[in-house]
Order: sequence, then C-alpha cells, then structure tokens
Amino acid sequence: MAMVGRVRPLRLAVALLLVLPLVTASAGPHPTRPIALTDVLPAVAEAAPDPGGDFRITADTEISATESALAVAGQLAEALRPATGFDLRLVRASRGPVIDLALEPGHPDEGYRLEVRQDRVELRATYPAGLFFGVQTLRQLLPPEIESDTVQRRRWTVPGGRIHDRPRYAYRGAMLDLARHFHTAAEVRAYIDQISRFKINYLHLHLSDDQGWRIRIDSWPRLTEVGGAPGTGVGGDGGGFLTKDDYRELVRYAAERYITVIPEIDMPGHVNAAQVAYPELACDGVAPRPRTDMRVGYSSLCVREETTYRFVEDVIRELAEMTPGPYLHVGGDETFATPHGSYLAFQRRVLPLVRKHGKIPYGWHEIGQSPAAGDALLQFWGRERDNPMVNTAVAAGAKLVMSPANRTYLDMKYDSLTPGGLDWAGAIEVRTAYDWDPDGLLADVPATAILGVEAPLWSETLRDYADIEFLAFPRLVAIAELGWSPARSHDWESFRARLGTYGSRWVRQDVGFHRSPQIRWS
Ligand code: NGO
Repeated sequence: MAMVGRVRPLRLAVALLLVLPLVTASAGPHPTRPIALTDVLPAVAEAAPDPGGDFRITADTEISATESALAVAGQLAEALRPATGFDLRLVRASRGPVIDLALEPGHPDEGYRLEVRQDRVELRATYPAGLFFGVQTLRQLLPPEIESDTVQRRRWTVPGGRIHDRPRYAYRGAMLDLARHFHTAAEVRAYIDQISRFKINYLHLHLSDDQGWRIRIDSWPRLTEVGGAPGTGVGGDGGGFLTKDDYRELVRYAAERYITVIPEIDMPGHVNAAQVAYPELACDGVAPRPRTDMRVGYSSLCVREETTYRFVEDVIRELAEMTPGPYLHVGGDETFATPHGSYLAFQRRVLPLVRKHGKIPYGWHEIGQSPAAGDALLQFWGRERDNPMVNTAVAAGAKLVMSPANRTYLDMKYDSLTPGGLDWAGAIEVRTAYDWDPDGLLADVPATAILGVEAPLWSETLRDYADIEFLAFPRLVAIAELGWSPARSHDWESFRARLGTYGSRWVRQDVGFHRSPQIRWS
C-alpha cells in the first residue's frame, strides 16, 4: 500500500489503463478480446492453437483452389468482399500469402482440416461440403466486423493453429412451417443463409396443413388455387404458395450451401385445406369450412376410398420428381380423427408409395406404430412415454431424428413474457434448448439408431421474417451444436461464452435475435 502511495497519479492511471482490459477480458467475452481458434459455433472437434501462426488477410492475399474446390473458394471470396473491400483473386496456385482450398482423401464425410500459419491458410476436405463447413469456421475466426456490408478499416487477422473438425451426426436439420403462415421463397432463402452458418445440412419444409396448402401440384391444381389463396394463414393472415419453379430454385439455393431440402405433406390428418379444395377427399364428400384457427387433430383423409390413394400418389410423385434429396416426409402426427386401424391401413399403403417413387419415407414418430415403417426415418417430437411408438420400428431398422418438443421446438416461448410463440411444451430458454443429449433421451433406443437432430419452427404466431429470426436465434444454434459438436465438448459455460461473442455478428448482419438474459452479450 505504501508503494502505491508513492506512485505518481499519471503513472497510476497508465498502469490501470493497461491492466483494466485484461481484467475485463478474463471476466468474459469482450469485443476487443482477440478471437481464439476455439471461438466457433458449433464447437469444433479438435483445435491446436499456435499463437505464432496468425495469418493476416490483406488486399494482396490470394485464394487458390483446385477445380473441384473452385465453387466454395468463390463463395469465400464473396463473403470476404463487402467488409474488407478486397477483391481477392482466385488462382490455381500461388507463391504469395494465400488461402488454399483443395480436396484430399481421408477426411470424414463433411469433415475438414483448417490450418492457419503465418504465410498461408490451408483448408482441406474430402468433399466440397467439408470445404464449405470449413469456410463457415474461417468466417467466424475473423473479427465480427467481417459481417458488415460496408468496408471496415481494420486488420483482418485469423488466429494461428490447426483445426480438425467433423460432425457428430449425419443429420442436422431445421424445419420451417409454411402452412400456418406462408413465408415467401425470399424469406426461406434468408433463413437458409442464416442456418448454413451453423453447419445445418437439412431444411425440412412443412408444406401443408389444415389452414393452407403451399406447394403447387399440377394434377390437383385447386390445392394451391384454393389452399394458397389470400387469407389462408392463421387468423386470416397472408396466404400464398410456392410454384414449382420457386421450389426448384430453393432446392438449388440450399444445395449451394450443402443443405438438402425435405418436403413434407402432412397426412392423413392436418388435411382440412386439401378437403376444402377437393371435398372428395373427405368421407362424406362435403367440403369442410376453411380454417384459420390453431386447433389440431380434427381432419382426416378418407382411408377407405381409392380416390385418397390416387391423390396421395400424385402428390408424392410430383414432389419426388422435383426433390433430389433422399427423404420425403409424409407427416402422420396427431391423427385423432383417424381410427387406429384406419391409420395402420393408410400407412400400409402410403409408406410403400414413397419408396416406389424412389424416396425414403420420413414421418413424425407416430408412423413408427405401422409395421410398414421398417427402414423409415422417424422424427421423435414427444416425451419418453411415447417410446413404445418407436421401439418396434427401431428394432426393425428405422432411424430417428430427435426433435423433442420441450427442447427443440423453436416456436415455444423463451419465457412467459416472450411476445408471440406457443407454450404447450413449456418455455424454452437457451440453456434448456442446449442442455440435453440426443443419444440419451430415449432409454430403449441405442445411440446407433439416432441419425441426428432437428429444430422445428411452427408458424402459428409467425407473421413476418422478424418473428422467425427472433424465435430461431439463438436457440437454433444450440441445436446445431448438439448436432455437430462431439458429445465430450458439450459444455454450457463454453457455449454461452461463444454465443455471447457471436451476438455482435448478428447485430452487424441485422438479425433480430432474442437477447437471452442467460447470455452475456458483447
Ligand atoms: C405439434 C403439432 C403441430 C403444431 C406444433 C406447434 C407436431 C408434430 N404436430 O407438433 O401441428 O403446429 O405442435 O408447436
């Protein structure tokens, strides 16, 4: 203390100025703290930092790529252009400072190696998808200003070291419900842009429900003429549908970001809109009234009528024709208006139709009750007590995608004060979405049966794109980390710190995320 008393005031001020940033940096995420090699969402599998190996991107940096890596290299150059102002040259080989992308054998599917040294950055993967995911990591290793759409004057340093990364699960999905409130192709593209940052690789589109029908089917044109008309959203909002060209363009746009689109037509329940358009799909042949409320479980296709199967096959055929991905989702949930025997009879005919048209049948976990579910993919959205519905199918070879509603449903409120959202599965704050294990949830299901995770976003309360962003972010990132990062790296404190620093990226991208009080946002 006596020593401090003798220090001159100016010296003390200087000393404090030097020490304070260290104190705040160690107290938690801070915008001026240099980015570490592990500051990535979802967490990388292995990282070995090398403090002497920082790489600086300047106007002279080149991006070199072999033929097969060229497309992803172009995406990288484009991503770096707005904020750096650099028009980085794409070359085949370079002698100068370079970010070098190439394919090489030996990496796991979708995995990659990213090595940052003083003179070069090397990105390697066996398939272009791995390069794309590596590029997403590289973007997060640059300062948050990289997300600006105007030129920012600053140093663009990437922390030195080596990352080996690969996904825990082959399936990392997000679902968007276009039926309750239609969202345009442009809005779906914006969502694709955002989710692709976090290495999501499937986009499931819920395209039909009681309120509306959102995908053009040529052989049954009234589905969208009537079911996609103005006012067909919940509360009489909106309306609209995707044309086949819109859909194909979305499939292409998603594929460029290594995301596979999965279309869903929900049946035999959730079909009121189809029956308004085609009364012959109801057993009494009478068109029901259009519905814009949020109730579920009251409609059913007429299981004993051949017309139903003609309809179902036409829809499956047309969807399969424009869907390159392996899965076709046939819903199957909440069929309270379909007697159990009829439900089984329906699935006995419909699941093989999906296979007939070259796709793997995918459905909500209720389809697991059908002996025909065999090698289908089941989306588990329930609680443990629903286990018996999937056990037989899993024993017969079915795989599971985990979407427990009380963890992964992005349409649930964060807390009782959240504007919008539903609450039937409980409030889901970020930690609730993050702190669980997809492998361990169902006691009788072996980990080998879990294909991955998906975060559904139902749209009963989602009127515009801002509503989507607010409910999806940050929780979607929690599910993305469960899907990508190794189980051993699961750590709430680490996730929370990384998410806190990511916030400033969303601010720069103008993403209206929920500023969860559980996170210290920087
Ligand atoms: C349930 C229901 C949907 C609702 C959603 C709202 C499933 C699989 N079916 O999930 O129709 O929109 O909840 O959270």
